[in-house]
Amino acid sequence: MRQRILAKLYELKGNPVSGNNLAEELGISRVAVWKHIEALKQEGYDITGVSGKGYSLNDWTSVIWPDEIMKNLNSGLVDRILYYPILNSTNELAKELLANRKAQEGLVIVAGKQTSGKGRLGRLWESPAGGLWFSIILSPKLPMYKLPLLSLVFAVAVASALDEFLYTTCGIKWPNDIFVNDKKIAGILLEVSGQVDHIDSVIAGIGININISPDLLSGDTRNIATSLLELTGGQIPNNIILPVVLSSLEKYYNLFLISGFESIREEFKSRCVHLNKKVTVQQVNKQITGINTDIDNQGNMVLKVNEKDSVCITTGDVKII
Ligand code: BT5
Repeated sequence: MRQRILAKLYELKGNPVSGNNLAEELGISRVAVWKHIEALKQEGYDITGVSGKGYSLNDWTSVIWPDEIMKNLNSGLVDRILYYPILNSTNELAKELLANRKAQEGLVIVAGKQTSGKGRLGRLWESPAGGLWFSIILSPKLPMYKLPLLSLVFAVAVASALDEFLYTTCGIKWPNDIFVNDKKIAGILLEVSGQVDHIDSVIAGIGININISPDLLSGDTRNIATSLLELTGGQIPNNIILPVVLSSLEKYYNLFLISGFESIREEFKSRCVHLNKKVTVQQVNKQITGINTDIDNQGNMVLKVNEKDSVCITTGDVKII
């Protein structure tokens, strides 16, 4: 019954419905409606009840319907989708389930909002309601040294999926930040467990700013972030966007496993926002400046540091000068 109430509120796209109408339509009492609504709120759904108007689901664009997506996805990779209106971090839950042997390849975990969303190197990823925050568990048969390439592959996959909803093309800042008009719309965090010679599991955490106004983000982040809502002016539910992103991830992931990074490298380079530009790369204890002349077949950034010398960069944060 709770799911039917949720579906009814979802259909109304944030508009209110009275308790009476819900009760009549579902054949239950008004008190029962009230109890189910309270339980949904406890689960984390943002439902308001205004006397004289009724109940409305404010975060309806975040809600996804796993059964419906699975039915239409026709995927050889995605095995199960779990949706939680609120979580600390989808990557953390994926880790916990893996540790308890309750998860396997193809599990997708989606959160309506995250209270402790994580970026790389312990940075915070702001995850209010309206964004698409999810993780997928993968077990690629790859040696550990090839893992960094997956970041680049997923960046291309996410960029290509988002292009379908934009009037422009998404750029990529090496290794895996997705940019539109010099602002970040999405980020990817890969976490891995395994040995030197093989990977057990990869948790690919993907965060995309969909239906959020950058004003909702904190001061520093607000100025460097953008969202689909800001770029298009329209609200597209996550239930429509997620399958497009998952299909794209599957397409590029398979291409990479079968044909290697070489088959994706040119697309990465064509999207790379700093190729042939002067950049600085901030590493843990040093900063390197040069012209980014190439992205090589190992996924490294090639930096020409003077007339004669080039260096290969394997990690770091890039800034265009
Ligand atoms: C990333 O880190 O870009 C990886 C983000 C991955 C988030 C997903 S959401 C689902 C899954 N579960 C998680 O807990 N995480 C993953 P990094 O390159 O380190 O970028 C972090 C930096 O981006 C921060 O220091 C801010 O400057 C900026 N930032 C934070 N929140 C942002 C947002 N919503 N939009 C744009 N920029 C943001």
